[in-house]
Amino acid sequence: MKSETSLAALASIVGEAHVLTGDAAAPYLTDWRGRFTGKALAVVRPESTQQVANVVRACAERGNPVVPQGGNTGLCGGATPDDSGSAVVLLTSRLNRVREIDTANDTMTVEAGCILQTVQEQAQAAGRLFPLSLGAEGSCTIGGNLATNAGGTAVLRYGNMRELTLGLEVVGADGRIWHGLRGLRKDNTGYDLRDLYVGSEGTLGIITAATIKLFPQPVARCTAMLALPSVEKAVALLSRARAGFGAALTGYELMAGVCMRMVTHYYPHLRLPFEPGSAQAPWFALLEISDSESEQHARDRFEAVLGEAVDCGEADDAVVAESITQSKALWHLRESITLAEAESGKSVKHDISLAVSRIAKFLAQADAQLQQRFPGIVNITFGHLGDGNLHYNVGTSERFTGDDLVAHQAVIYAMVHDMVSAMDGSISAEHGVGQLKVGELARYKGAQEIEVMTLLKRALDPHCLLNPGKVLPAY
Ligand code: FAD
Ligand code: 2HG
Ligand code: ZN
Repeated sequence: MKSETSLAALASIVGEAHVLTGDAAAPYLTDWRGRFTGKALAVVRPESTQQVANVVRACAERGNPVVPQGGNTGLCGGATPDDSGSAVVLLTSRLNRVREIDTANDTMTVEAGCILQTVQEQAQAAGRLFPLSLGAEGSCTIGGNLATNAGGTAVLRYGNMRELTLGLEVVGADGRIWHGLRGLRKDNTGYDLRDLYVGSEGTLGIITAATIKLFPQPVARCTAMLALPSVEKAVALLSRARAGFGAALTGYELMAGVCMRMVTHYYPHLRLPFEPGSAQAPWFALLEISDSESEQHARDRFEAVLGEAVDCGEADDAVVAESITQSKALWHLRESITLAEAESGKSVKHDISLAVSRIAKFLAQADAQLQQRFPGIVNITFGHLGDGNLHYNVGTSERFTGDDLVAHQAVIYAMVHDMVSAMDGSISAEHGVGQLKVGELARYKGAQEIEVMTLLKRALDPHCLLNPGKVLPAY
């Protein structure tokens, strides 16, 4: 079938202005990190679920794969097509309506292309909280969050995207629409399709809308950054914070000193709020609590627990934000690590999770083994300690250059992931598999799990037209 025929079919569904080719399509063919670039027959922008269904059907009839793309902020190349040039990239940007906010049910029904930050703002305007929060929230979409089962900085209290989702609307590989937009907190009517689609990275269906959970707005929030002497103390402080704050603890982030110094080096207008001694600490933690009583109640609790932590040597220093502006500045330091890491040159990312009790042992072992094998390699370790999820990234120095990193990337992956696997951890905690980790998944997941996943994929997408080569090898 000639490509012109496919283009004409697509144009008749979404309108010619929404079928992008050539230079207009180029921005959508490279991933956020610039690691993967593909080719596509076209990039299309449907504006309704019915148009998505019609695009998928037209592609299925002509054998064109469909690669869904939201904000293109994914870190595993999941939204980038291969280089065959036969795929159609389906942009969800025009599926951007908030269909309903039901405050009595504490739910909101939004289309897949809604930007996460817009959803948070709309929830707030209705007097509610939608708690998913991540550095890319200004550009990532709800569809991308669902497809990757995104995590972020509030999982500790509210769970990841799967736990925040009650219902879905999905277009399957044959173009049929599954109307599963239920706002039910209990529904045991057989296998849970919703949970199958969440986290499937566009390989089983195209999510067009979701019904998500809302929560009460906290009355007060307190944020603090602490300078810590070691990871062991960070873990001890986490236990103290859990016991002291209970469900009020909404965030506990850990950052190596290297990360914070990288941020202030590349963004000199950002400052670490510590005296020079503490600013050189090996580790920092960012804690946040949300209180349902009052500002004073939150502050009293916060200062009591953090004071104990400093008194018993779990923290060397603590800075409590005095205002929302200061709180945002602390979060900005944390959220800038990914950008500073990108400025610093090449890096290898490991998005791992472990039982919190094993984190310190893992870091001691992994740091030592990597340094011994690759002297000069730089650890850029940070992440969501409260969830046992670390971004155990590694970067370069004068002694271990970008070329060294590229040459040894496979060995570095294997060393780190072998250690994670030996400690019963996961090699992809929140970013997904995409095309980056297809080989790694096959290596660590186990034959039985891969077999069941392959059976599911073949059942739902027999011709491998939905995001082929992502999560599992293409067939
Ligand atoms: P895209 O990148 O467009 O797509 C991601 C995957 O989802 C692809 O496989 C794509 O095919 C699929 N997809 C997209 N839309 C749909 C749809 N409607 N239906 C089916 N499949 C679809 N992630 C975290 O979990 N936690 C973090 O803290 C975090 N912080 C980040 C910070 C920065 C600075 C950056 C750049 C990224 C960060 N990420 C984080 C990763 C990324 O933002 C998330 O994975 C996000 O959920 C991706 O959303 P997106 O709309 O950009 O998806
Ligand atoms: C974060 O927690 C994101 O900031 C990005 O998940 C992690 O850059 C990374 O490796
Ligand atoms: Zn993260």
